[in-house]
Amino acid sequence: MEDELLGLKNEASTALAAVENKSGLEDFRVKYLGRKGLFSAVMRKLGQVSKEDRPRIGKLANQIKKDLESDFSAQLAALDSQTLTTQMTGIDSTLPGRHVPFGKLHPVSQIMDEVCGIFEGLGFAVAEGPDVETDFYNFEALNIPPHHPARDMHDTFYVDDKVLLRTHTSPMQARIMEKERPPLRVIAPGKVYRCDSDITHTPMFHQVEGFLVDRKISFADLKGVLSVFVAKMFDSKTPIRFRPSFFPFTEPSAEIDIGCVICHGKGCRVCKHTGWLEILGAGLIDPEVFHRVGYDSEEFSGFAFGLGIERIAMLKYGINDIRLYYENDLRFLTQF
Ligand code: 2NM
Repeated sequence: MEDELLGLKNEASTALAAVENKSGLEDFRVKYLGRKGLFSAVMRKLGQVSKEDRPRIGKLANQIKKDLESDFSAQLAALDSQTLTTQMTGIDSTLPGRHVPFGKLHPVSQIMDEVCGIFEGLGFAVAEGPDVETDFYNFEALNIPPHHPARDMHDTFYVDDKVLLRTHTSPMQARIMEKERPPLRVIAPGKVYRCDSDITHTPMFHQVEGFLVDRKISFADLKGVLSVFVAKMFDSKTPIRFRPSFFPFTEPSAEIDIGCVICHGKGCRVCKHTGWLEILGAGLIDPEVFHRVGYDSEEFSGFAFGLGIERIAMLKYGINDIRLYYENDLRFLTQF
């Protein structure tokens, strides 16, 4: 009798824990606690128990019944409060959650963060400026006067004859030099615009340009900073070379190549069989730029550099068409 009672208690507790809704709870009540239920059936057999055992068994039976009834009430209250929440909020908290896929950063944003992080680690501050610029900051302050042939290279979108979409982020640097005095170490990341579109050009793309001005800054400082950048961005063993070039705002100027990250110098389609990839433009800031922002070029010198984010990401990930970045096809974007 005692074993039967304890067995029933265990069975009922398990059944109660598995109840999920009010109709299940009612089934439970009828089956275990009802007048014709299993518990009553056991109780009816109490008469067969010997006189000396009856008080003890009777007490146990009453205790078990009381426990089951109070567990039943607690379960009823829990289901009631769930129902109330559902009615009040319209949200059924017992439903399984809906799967929400995580978004992630666009590959261009990822590379942008990585590039800025490297230069910040070298002590450069980050400055952002307007996308809509004046002809003065975009060109004149940077030693590109009206009708200068370099303006042709920029395929500028004009708003009117004095206002334009910036073709590079260096106008920000002209603004900073105009306002502040050296020593300065600043990078300017952001969107730039050029009227050009093919597999390596989009009319909007992202640049990071940087500059450093102080006393006695030489080309060796430029080489040091850019070598550290390449080692951190690619691989510490990536070869690097400086080729003479021309920019109106730097003298001397150079373009910087790295050993092809695809074929490691053997020659492939990506490096057009040269073994090298161009990744940066740079140089020592032209004294003429310093004069335009009111610095004494005898006292101060500095270097500047610029790079295209989409291009770096194409080389790093082996992407062959720049337009893929802006078609918003998730099959492409989720690969990075
Ligand atoms: C480049 C290449 C060379 C550059 C120059 C300046 C400034 F404002 F300091 F003069 N900012 N960025 C620069 C120099 C940018 O991009 C290919």
